[in-house]
Amino acid sequence: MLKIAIQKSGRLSEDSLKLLKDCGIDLRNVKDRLRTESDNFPVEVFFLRDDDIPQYVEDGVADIGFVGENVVYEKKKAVQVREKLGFGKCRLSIAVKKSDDYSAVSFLQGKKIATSYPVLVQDYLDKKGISAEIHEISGSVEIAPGIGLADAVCDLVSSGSTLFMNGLKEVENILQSQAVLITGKHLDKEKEQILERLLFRMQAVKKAKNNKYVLLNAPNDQLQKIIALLPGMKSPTVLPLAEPGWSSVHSVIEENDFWNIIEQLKDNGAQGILVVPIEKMIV
Ligand code: PRT
Ligand code: ZN
Repeated sequence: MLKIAIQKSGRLSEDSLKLLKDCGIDLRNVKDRLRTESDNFPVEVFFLRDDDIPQYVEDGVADIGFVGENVVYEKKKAVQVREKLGFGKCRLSIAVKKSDDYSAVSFLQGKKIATSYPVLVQDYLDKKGISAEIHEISGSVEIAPGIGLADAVCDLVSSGSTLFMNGLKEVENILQSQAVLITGKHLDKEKEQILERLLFRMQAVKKAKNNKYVLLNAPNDQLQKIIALLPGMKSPTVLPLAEPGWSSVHSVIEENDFWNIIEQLKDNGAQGILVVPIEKMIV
């Protein structure tokens, strides 16, 4: 049995549960959010506060955890990042008042910085050779400059609207973060094997998300050019259409190249282009 720690309630909870579900793992009594098991995969899931997850994994109370990189690096526990999970993306940034004349990090010399991430902020300041006073606060960091508690803040940012609404501007980026899978120092053979199976499934889910299945009709005289645009997993599938002189072409393309390739396909005479999501992809 592999013990997994995930966030009980917060920004990572739903995505963590969805990832397990997408991996085909059914969980009992998810609503209770305490502890649960699966009937079809050897895992046990603990629901915890995100800040506590690295400690539980270090202690071996949980074998693996899903948690933000920001928490992992702040807590500095003996855990390893095994896989990036692709959700919970944000950045840890320093922000100052919009009206401040900020041109370089030296602005922060001797200033007060409010943050929930004192370790990461101190590391950053040391690296830059700046000495500043760090005020650790656990929430609503963004109001600190407005009430005269600090000159600057260091907090997580995703859209930037919280900073904007509090009259702040982002000036230094300390860390890019997303949810990751962490493991403790040592897993026994049985647990390591379960983890390998889980990682295999996660990679299939992630690959599927980054790729689309494309079906299109192509005039036979343009077929070579169209095939050249579509690499496919091995090579595209080509089937004759009932209408003479036309073929149906099936392939897989990456999300990043998507619009670029679709435009070129159209320019080369492709018609009736269908784009279908892929549920799982094993290469
Ligand atoms: O109760 P528990 O301790 O488990 O939860 P929590 O309140 O400490 O954490 P939670 O649920 O807020 O966040 C969990 C994790 O989500 C964080 O550790 C990050 O890894 C990740 N994450 C991703 C974020 C954000 N995006 C985010 N935008 N965590 C917090 N924020 C906050 C930020 O602190 C600020 O208040 O959202 C605000 C900024 O958002 P924008 O969109 O206005 O820029
Ligand atoms: Zn927390």
